[in-house]
Amino acid sequence: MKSLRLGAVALAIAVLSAGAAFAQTTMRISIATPQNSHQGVAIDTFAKEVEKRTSGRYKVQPYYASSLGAEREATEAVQLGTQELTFTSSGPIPNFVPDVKILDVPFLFRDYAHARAVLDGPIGQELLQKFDSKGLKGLAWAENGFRHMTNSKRAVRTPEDLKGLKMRTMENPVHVQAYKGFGINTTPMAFSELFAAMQQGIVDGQENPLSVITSSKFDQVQKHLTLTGHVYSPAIFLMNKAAFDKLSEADKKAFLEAAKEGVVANRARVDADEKSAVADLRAKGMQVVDTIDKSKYQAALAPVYADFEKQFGKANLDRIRNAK
Ligand code: EAX
Repeated sequence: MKSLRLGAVALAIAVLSAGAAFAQTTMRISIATPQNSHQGVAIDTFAKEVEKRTSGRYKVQPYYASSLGAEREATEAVQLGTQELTFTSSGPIPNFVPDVKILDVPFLFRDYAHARAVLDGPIGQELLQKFDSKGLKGLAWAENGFRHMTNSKRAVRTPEDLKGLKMRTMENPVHVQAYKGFGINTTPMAFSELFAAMQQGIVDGQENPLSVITSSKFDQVQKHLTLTGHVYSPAIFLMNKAAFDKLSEADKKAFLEAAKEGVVANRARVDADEKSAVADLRAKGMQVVDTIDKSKYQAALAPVYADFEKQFGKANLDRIRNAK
């Protein structure tokens, strides 16, 4: 009889400990672009790395193509804690962390190497700290890419060709101010509404990195592309601050390292897209103006730049411009 009781106790312990071993917390992460994109590969890599590095204690469920809401809504949900994570462009971020606006200033970054060095260096890391007091944990800076202009009306060869075009912009005050400086008729709009707005002619055009233009198939609703590269668009892995703070020290490290792995995959896909996208888009019928005189676009923005120097401080802008 006694051995029976002992056997039952041993079985109960085995079942309970097995149950404990499989206690798994599922978190959600969202992006604006489709899974087959620079953002999709970022969060898929992140999800795989979190599960591996926490030995399955945490599972991250990815949601693509704005399926959990547009970037601003997703960031609000992460701030409130109704969603644990998101990966977003810096577009809507000034509404949550105003200090980040400086990164959206046109023609601030020389090239990808410069932008990545700034974001991974002291300036970028200082800005990540600014998220903490807003209920958000910036796990790592990632990348959306250098933005280019598309429209369905006419080829854009000089800044004058932009005048009067009705262009969708991100819900970002720096972008709106800059594009008005080009004489563009600006329509701030969530990315999730953009394809339909172009299809219905509600807007003539938009601006986005090649990785977004290709993965979202904008060639289907846009005829003209000009490689203006007028602004660098960062992206960021964001987590609800309270959810991050609740993690053990080891799991905090796991999430931070998983985000870094996601950034490596994200930037590699941007590099690949930058090599192949123009030829792909031309093959799909887009007319591409691939050589422009950037100094003309910068000159057109001179009045707006004077205001940006007042807003952000010339020294702060120069610190970014001159970073190696
Ligand atoms: O993050 O809103 C935008 O144009 C963004 O670049 C897009 O959501 C990808």
